[in-house]
Amino acid sequence: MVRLLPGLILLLAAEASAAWNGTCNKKSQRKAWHMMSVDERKEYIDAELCLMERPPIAGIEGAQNLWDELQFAHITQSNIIHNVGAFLPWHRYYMRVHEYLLQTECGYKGGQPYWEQVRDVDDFAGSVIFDPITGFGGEGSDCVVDGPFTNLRMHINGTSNSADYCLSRAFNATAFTTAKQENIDECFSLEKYEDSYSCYQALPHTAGHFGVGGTMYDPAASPGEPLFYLHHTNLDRLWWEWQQANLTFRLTDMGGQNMPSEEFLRENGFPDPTPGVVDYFGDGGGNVTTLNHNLWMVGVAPNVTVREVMDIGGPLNCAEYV
Ligand SMILES: *[C@@H]1O[C@H](CO)[C@@H](O)[C@H](O)[C@H]1NC(C)=O
Ligand SMILES: *[C@@H]1O[C@H](CO)[C@@H](O)[C@H](O)[C@H]1NC(C)=O
Ligand SMILES: *[C@@H]1O[C@H](CO)[C@@H](O)[C@H](O)[C@H]1NC(C)=O
Ligand SMILES: *[C@@H]1O[C@H](CO)[C@@H](O)[C@H](O)[C@H]1NC(C)=O
Ligand SMILES: *[C@@H]1O[C@H](CO)[C@@H](O)[C@H](O)[C@H]1NC(C)=O
Ligand SMILES: *[C@@H]1O[C@H](CO)[C@@H](O)[C@H](O)[C@H]1NC(C)=O
Ligand SMILES: [Cu+2]
Repeated sequence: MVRLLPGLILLLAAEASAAWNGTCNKKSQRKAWHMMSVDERKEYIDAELCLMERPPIAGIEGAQNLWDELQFAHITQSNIIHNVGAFLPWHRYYMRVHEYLLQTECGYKGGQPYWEQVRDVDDFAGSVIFDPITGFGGEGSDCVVDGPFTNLRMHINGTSNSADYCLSRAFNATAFTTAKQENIDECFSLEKYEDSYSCYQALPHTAGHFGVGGTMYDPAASPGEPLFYLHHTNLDRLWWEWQQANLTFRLTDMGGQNMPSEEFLRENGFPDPTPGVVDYFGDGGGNVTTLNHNLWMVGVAPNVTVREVMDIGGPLNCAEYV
């Protein structure tokens, strides 16, 4: 946590776009990738490449850079942040931390872009997002063969802290069709958080993971794929749209189970959560996620509560979707 201070100082000095948990004067503008100029896209990709070269800050075993550490936060908690109420809040905070690191470690001035996937349902492989010059590059079931991330290597996976693998992708346009508008509408129409989150998780969420395939298909290591952040920021935007439809209630509407079902754990090859992990959740030991639930980032960023991330325009996120 102390390690965050140099970043904070840098932030104040550079007057980057958003403060960390202070007065939110200037919100980060989160734009759709499809709507960004070629220059804006380049600024984002360059910042991402920079982050992959930054030294570790949290002392994670096996991590060779900050990218590995950020990915580890997801890997090590994959069995307690999916199929649970904290699914959307945890990933919202994860998007904020990634955006903040781009801004403070790499001088990025923009907000975290999102991948508006509904635009690509009819022509998945033809998406501008896979452009090798202005985008993230295309497929490669062994290693991606074009674009800016052909040399990306990761060093931690779901079972080892001394792995060494490249970014891979294996498109499945059929699986991507669950990103369609009808599915978004269905999730949007659900009244309670615990119903809507599991709908968003099962439908638009799986589209990005199963559609891109490869590293993105790995339920633990998927944040090694740079597209993960645009995908989950889009999901976060969908949640925010749902919240905005009844903001008075939905700024504080939390719920859902704290522990995934046995079936979900087996399906994804996740280990059983360690006994006693609920004691750290902060919900009072039960199996229901509350606003007091603790969100952990393995020391890359401070712990926060679900309550602190509920408002996308609040001091911690200080962002808006445009
Ligand atoms: C992780 O990497 C190790 C070492 O390369 C490998 O043996 C193992 O199969 C990998 N695990 C996963 C889940 O990919
Ligand atoms: C692609 O996705 C569809 C729908 O989810 C699935 O039935 C099919 O097996 C997948 N294809 C491959 C090659 O994995
Ligand atoms: C907002 O949600 C509450 C609680 O579910 C409900 O009672 C209320 O009618 C909703 N308001 C609108 C405008 O939908
Ligand atoms: C928590 O609730 C879910 C859904 O009812 C259930 O599948 C899971 O087994 C429960 N876990 C615990 C530890 O009670
Ligand atoms: C942050 O959360 C983790 C996981 O729940 C916990 O182990 C750690 O002690 C917490 N750190 C602080 C400073 O509260
Ligand atoms: C953010 O600020 C609030 C209000 O001062 C404080 O309660 C909270 O602990 C802070 N959170 C973080 C992550 O710094
Ligand atoms: Cu995830």
